Amino acid sequence: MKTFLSERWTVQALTPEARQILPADPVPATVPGSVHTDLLTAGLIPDPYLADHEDSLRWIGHTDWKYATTFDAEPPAVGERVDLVFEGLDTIALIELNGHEVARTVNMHRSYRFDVRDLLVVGENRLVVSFSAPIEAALRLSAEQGARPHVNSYPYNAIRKMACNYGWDWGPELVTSGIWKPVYLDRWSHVRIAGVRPLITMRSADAELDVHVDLEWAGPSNGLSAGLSADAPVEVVVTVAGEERHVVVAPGQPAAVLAVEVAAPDLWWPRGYGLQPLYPLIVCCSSGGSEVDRWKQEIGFRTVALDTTPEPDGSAFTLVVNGRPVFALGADWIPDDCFPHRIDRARYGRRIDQAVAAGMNLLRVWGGGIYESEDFYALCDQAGLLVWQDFLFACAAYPEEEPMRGEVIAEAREAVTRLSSHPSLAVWNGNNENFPGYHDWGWKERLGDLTWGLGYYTDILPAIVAELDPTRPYSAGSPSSPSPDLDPNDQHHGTMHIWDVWNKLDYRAYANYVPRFLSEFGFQGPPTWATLTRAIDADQLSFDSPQMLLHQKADDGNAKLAAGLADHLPAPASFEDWHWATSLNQARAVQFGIEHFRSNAPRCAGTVVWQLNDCWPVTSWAAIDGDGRLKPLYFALRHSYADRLLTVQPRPAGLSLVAINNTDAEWQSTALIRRTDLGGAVLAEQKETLQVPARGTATLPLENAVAVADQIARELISADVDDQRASFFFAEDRASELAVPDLQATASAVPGGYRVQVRALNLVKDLALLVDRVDPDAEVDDQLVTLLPGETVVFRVRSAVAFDPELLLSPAVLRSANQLLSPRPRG
Ligand code: BMA
Repeated sequence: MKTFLSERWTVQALTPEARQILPADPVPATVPGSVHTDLLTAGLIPDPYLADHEDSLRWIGHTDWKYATTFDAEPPAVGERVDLVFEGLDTIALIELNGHEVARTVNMHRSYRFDVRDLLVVGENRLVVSFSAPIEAALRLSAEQGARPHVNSYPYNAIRKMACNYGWDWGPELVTSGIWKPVYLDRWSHVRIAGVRPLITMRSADAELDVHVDLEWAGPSNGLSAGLSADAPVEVVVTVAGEERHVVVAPGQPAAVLAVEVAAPDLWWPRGYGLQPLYPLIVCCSSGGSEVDRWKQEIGFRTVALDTTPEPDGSAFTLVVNGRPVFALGADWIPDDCFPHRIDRARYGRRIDQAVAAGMNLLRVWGGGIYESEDFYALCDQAGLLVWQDFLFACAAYPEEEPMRGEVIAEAREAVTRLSSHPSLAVWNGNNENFPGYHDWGWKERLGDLTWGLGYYTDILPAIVAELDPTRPYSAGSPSSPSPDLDPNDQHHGTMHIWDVWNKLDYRAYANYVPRFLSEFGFQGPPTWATLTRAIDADQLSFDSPQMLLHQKADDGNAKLAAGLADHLPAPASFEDWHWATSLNQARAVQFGIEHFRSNAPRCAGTVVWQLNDCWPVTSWAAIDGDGRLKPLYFALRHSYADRLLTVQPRPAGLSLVAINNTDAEWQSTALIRRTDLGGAVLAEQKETLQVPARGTATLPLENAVAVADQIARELISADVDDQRASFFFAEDRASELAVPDLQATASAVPGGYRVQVRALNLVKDLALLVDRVDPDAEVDDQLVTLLPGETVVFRVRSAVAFDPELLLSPAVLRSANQLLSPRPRG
């Protein structure tokens, strides 16, 4: 029986400097929680996400903290174990119960269970958890283990704590402490189910399920409790899909494996490939006819593999589910909040729904964050989102000696066991960017004889996966190549990260690469206006104000934003134009990349965009900002992740229309491809039958009359097939003759929100309705729509607020690329 200890907690600073800032008395605390959120709730600090508060709150990470509570407890019954369970402690903690040391822990990524039978007292018990200042702890551990390269002000690689909590190139330095997951007393007798690994192998249509059940025994009986003896055998019963298996387990035996054959189960598929049937799996332990413990989760029947077959030019890297190759339409996932205890099931649900609505089928949980909660993986199971899970190593060299070695092994074993039941979990991956770090960022030279983590990625972690969950593929690193002789970021092999584009090159340089599997690439843009103006004071709304710079963490980020814009749009005339132009450019950059990469399937077998989400209000690579609002990039992702996509691509024979069909039905239709001028006059036309195989592409070379412009500044190609359109402009906007938008727009209130109808009288490019500027909680159903002269679009706005619909038509809300060009007469 679990008794959650979530009441009567207090927190107190132990460091003298902090005691001068805070009141002398302890402050009420929330568990699960964190110091920052406790101080915020107590009104002792401002919101760390707003203005420049990050700067004034750095002392929190330099402070030792003490959490304390009291609780009443019954004495343990005869033969009963009473365990104190911490699902997560952040991070270097000393645990004391009634004045006795229970344990010292050093790893945020593990859970802990202690037998405290002998420490409990009848009546009031006092539990104290003291945390060492996390910045000093990292510095001390780094000095003890040997300083190694990393990408932060602090050596996060010396401590097993969420790396990005020390700040990242999108994350604030809010180095927190706290009991970040539930804590409870667990009273149990006889035996306990400590873990279940349901491992599935398919034999043609039938499943062989090996249910590995780890058991913990209360210990030799020193008496009898309710007729149960701790040294009596137990019966373990597994039930799934109408099948039942039993085994009798002798006392003290630490594990049992029950093999269940399930005839022709309905298969679980990633979304877009089929349904996601889930089957409850129940494991029950009983003795003498009474149930002792029970475990229940939903599982899904499917296989997953990585096809890495060598080819004449490189080697494949393709996810294969149930024998079918799957093109990964994905995004990288970071912790959705710097204080992850605030991410509840509903918030995970919103984010996952957003990923699904954008057409994604994969999320990559990045190694600088955390193993996410059960809710995350369960929702991905339901939604059909594959999960690529990094082990928690990112952009740094890690010591391979004790004590870290033991911590890494323990945390990895726990994570692999815990997540093994989730059909969504598709790949375990060793690390984020540590191979390029070692090979290309100068670590090799700096490290000398120090270890850097290689043994984890090539030996320890794959061995743990092979032992505990051989049904999942393992990849050594993101990026990595199959042989140490190759560049880990080689585009012909394995996974690749493309970062030179954002850092140094124009986004058209994405076309220089055809990676096998792109697990990171991205382009920055600011958060939505509502999020930005919630976080930044009104007098700081300029792109290089101190507050804006604090909310832009990328190395030279603003200069890269400006450089990224330069080839496409003129320098923005105002802050508001800067905001719109950089948002638009971010969207276009990523869409340009995705269309190019998808048009190169199946050689390229996945695009995982850096990054889906943010953890606070910041200018970043995210598609969904720190307040959960959709940036223009989100809509560009949705367009470019469509099941059926049209794109005009350069091919050796000239411009071609590439049609990509990511469905199981052949796409047969007629393509109408036109070269027109900006006024809508058709200059050339090509009509062709289009036949795109299921899960395939078709390439139609364009006739010269269509493919070659007479006047590039005033012409474009539009290709229409069914409801899909590709627009291809011969000139960049800055060099085009796009005119001031000429719109006939009407807005009206409708049930649940507003309807905005826009008719373009001239060519309007990338029309967007930035509804958050009117109602921060409003959402629009589409953005970035290009209209030819005479065409109409209807936007549907979801909003619970009553306002004058005309507000939606103001030029700051109804945006287009045309507005960013120096005024040219209406065409
Ligand atoms: C890669 C990621 C992150 C980083 C991103 C943007 O390095 O793995 O570490 O935030 O690029 O720079």
